[in-house]
Amino acid sequence: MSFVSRGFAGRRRAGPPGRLPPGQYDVAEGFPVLSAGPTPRTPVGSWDFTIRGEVDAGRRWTWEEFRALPRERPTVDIHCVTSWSKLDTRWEGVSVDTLLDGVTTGAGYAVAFSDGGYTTNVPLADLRGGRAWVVDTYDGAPLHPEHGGPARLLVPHLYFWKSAKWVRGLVLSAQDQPGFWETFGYHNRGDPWRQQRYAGD
Ligand SMILES: Nc1nc2c(c(=O)[nH]1)N[C@H]1C(S)=C(S)[C@@H](COP(=O)(O)O)O[C@H]1N2
Ligand SMILES: [Mo]
Repeated sequence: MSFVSRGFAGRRRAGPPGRLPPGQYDVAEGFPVLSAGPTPRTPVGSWDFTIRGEVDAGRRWTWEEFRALPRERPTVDIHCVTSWSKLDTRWEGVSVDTLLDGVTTGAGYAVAFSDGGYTTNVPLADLRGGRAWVVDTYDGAPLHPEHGGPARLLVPHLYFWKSAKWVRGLVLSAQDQPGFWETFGYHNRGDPWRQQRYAGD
């Protein structure tokens, strides 16, 4: 059975000036959970992260190898297409730049794939340049399974559906392939400042 759970959204606040994209409200202390399906529980012993598709050679990190990579601590605002935003969220993980370091590819697009079958497509350019991470820590603690633990993608400059929870890898391709929500009518890119919520926006 497929379902979408909607967490407590808190009181609707306007937020500090300039921080909220159009049509968004500040959820403040709340952190809603939005999952199209049950929460997978993948033990880190059988977790890996892979980069494959149109690359010179596939890459794979076990949990231990992933944890040993250089780490960053982004503090970012996140924006869900259902109109809640959360400001100054604190994460820790590995920059996608670090994961793509040394990967030779002519691909312009990536599809992130997750345990449970979720996918989302992101132009490779949106994953580069210090704007995307694979994070395993939220607010100083291991990322809770409901929020995508052991690890999720974090692409905060796009709507939050692009930040695939339970992420296991990226498939790189010269051709853009829509992911789960993109197939169901969500915008292909999802820039919150341009209100790219649905196809045609
Ligand atoms: N694997 C997976 N990732 C996902 C989703 C999902 O259903 N499955 N939902 C997306 C959507 S629509 C949003 S708004 C955020 C919600 O993240 P949260 O539950 O941590 O708030 O995760 C995104 N990543
Ligand atoms: Mo969402």
